Amino acid sequence: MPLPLRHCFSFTLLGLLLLGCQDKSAESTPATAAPDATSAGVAPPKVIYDRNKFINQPLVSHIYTADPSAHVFNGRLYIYPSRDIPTDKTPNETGDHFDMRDYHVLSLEKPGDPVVDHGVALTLEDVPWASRQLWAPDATEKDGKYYLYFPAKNKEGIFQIGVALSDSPTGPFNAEPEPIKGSFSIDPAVFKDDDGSYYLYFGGIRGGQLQRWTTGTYSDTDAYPASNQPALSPKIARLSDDMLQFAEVPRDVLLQDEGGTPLLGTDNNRRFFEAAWVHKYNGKYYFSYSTGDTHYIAYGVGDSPYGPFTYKGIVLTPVLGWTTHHSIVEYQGKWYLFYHDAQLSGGETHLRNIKVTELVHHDDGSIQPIVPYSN
Ligand code: FUB
Repeated sequence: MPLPLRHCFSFTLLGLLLLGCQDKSAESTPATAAPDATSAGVAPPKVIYDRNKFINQPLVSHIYTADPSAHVFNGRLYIYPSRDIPTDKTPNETGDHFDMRDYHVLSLEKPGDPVVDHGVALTLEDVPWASRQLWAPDATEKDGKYYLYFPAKNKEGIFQIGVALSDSPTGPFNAEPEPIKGSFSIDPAVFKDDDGSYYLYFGGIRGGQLQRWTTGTYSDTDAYPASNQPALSPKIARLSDDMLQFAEVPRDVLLQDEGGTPLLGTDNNRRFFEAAWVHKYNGKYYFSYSTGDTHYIAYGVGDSPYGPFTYKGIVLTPVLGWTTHHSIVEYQGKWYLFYHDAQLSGGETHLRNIKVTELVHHDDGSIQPIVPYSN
């Protein structure tokens, strides 16, 4: 997780589009008001982007939201996002400026309809083992109970993954007193397979600390693969019947090219960085993820929830802001991509807003790449 090295991309086409947004700002449509900024005593956004340049608008603007995990429960769409907040933490490589302290659950009847904010579902103070940084969560349902999976730093500053329970998809959620045994790193994503098994995917490099677990135990030192070595892998573990623990030791999720060769650590345009998500389409498992410093949502396809997944291409080209994080869900016969950018804050990487757009699978199973800007 990232230094906000840039608020505008250097990629030629997208860079031009965004610079276009910036240049036009003074003369055209005002941006939506940024939430929290005044009340928190934070300076207003430095750059106002032309909202017409974005193909979608923020789903909510009264709070900052990011990392949207969307699910359908009881015929309604629920979103489990991170809630970004202004902070005085200096941006750094370990992501201290992503200083989130609680979660809100959002829901909507269908894309385009008003979004309901169900209020605070879980706060840092209610998680006995956690010290800071409630990053990207996910949720699922089993036998009428709802389970919220979330990462946070423990008292030693090491990311682990916790679970919290509720009788309602909107919470409030009660956190288990300890994190999941054997859990580490960030960005849990839970997938329910057709046979009723539940799997937790997780992991993120840099600020997500995956590079500190290469020996199986935590090390204070980063260990990235050498240039000719396979990339660091995201992890998967089947969940126990009670949904509160791993039923197995987490395994590597292999991402490979069409020839079956593992993607290399230096293959920054294709290798995994963070934000794992799995959906199933026509019997195939689609593993999608952020490439981090190259800012793509990419995907691979496989025949098992464990992979391997063969790289297929791009789901979403870079958005405004350093991070990119998404979910993919089917609802009422259509597929949707939930994602975030930093439009509301004028490009502040840690002050993001969630969006939704339709996602199309072609007849051959490939996904139509989404470009989040109009030209
Ligand atoms: O929101 C904090 C972190 O930023 C998430 O855990 C990452 O996936 C990135 O979106």
